[in-house]
Amino acid sequence: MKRGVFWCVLVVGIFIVEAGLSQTMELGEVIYIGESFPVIVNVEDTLVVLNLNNPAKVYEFKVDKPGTTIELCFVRPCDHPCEGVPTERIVLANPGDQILFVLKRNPQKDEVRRAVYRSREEPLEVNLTLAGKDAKRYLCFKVEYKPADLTCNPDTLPIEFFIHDEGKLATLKLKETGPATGEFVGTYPVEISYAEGKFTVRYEYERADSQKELEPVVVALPDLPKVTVRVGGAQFILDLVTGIDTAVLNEVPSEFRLDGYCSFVLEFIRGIIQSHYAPTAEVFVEVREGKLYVVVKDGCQYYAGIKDVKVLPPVQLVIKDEKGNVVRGGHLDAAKTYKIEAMNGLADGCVLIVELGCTDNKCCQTLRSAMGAFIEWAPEQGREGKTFAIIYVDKYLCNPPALIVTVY
Ligand SMILES: [Ca+2]
Repeated sequence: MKRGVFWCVLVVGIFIVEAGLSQTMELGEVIYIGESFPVIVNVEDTLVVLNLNNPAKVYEFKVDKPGTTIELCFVRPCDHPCEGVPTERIVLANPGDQILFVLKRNPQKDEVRRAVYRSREEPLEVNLTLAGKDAKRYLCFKVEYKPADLTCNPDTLPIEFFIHDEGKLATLKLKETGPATGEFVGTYPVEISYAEGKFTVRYEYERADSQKELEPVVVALPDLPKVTVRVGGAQFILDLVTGIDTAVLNEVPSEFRLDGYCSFVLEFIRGIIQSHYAPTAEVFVEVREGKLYVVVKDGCQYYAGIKDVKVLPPVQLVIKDEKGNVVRGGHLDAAKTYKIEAMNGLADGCVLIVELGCTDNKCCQTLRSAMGAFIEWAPEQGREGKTFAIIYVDKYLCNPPALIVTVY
């Protein structure tokens, strides 16, 4: 036969087979467990369905009228039958089985085989939490992955993961939570601690020479330790430590004083953060190199974040006389003019002179006030023997103690 004629015959042959198939039976390419699988039979005959991996039972469906759709449902004994499919059309099958479809009158013609799959490849759901008690911690993995639910027993699902460093790969077999849930869980021991701006994580991983190793992984903020999980050909990056919401960090003022008499400010900031977590959560705050480090430990779970802050120098109030000499001792002369300066005070601050005690039934009156970091004051005649508080205040969380002076 000439080559051209040969190809022509072959192509026509394929066309006839395809055309014959579409004339007698129409069916999908893949069978999924628990999903209805319609077969359209276009001739008057009997459809025979046989599971080649379990040929003990032969399923037959009589077709009286060409164009009849026979809705089938393939399930394992542990699966729910498909909704709306009558019991006699339920065919037992396992993932990986081969199903044969033939017509009874002419079984050799138009024989079709289809493979059974557990499910459509759906996106995996991977969850990670930390659990444990006291010093013991466990990574708790939960993976939704139906294709790995192959049998009517709890199946296993191998995963591998690493924390921050791909060279520190660990493996784990997750176990299905029931006979046919498609949900797999497993735990892996881990140690996690925080100190001085760094998280230290220890877990056992496989070295290239197959030795187990526990060399710690150290992750410095603002980076947070993350767990990269590989499962079913996909990769997921999950938080081991959760970042603190920016909105929470924004509640903390970005400029404040800390030194000297201001040590309570960190406690104040800790309170702001604490209000967003359980009362039992431990909150650590510290300022390192112009950044506020916040770490929260709530049960087993860690949260962490960094905020840029400016630590302002402490303010000190001083009183100077007309010659610019610092006045000490707290006694001012009613006849002189003084300049009261808030050293390191700011333009948006406020200096106040408050008269202590009561005069003419008015108590604790503000005698004078000025925006900024200084005020000039000539104690008025008639104020002799009175005591005054000189105060500097601004919004930067910590202000100096008041100066108390007596005019004579
Ligand atoms: Ca299973």
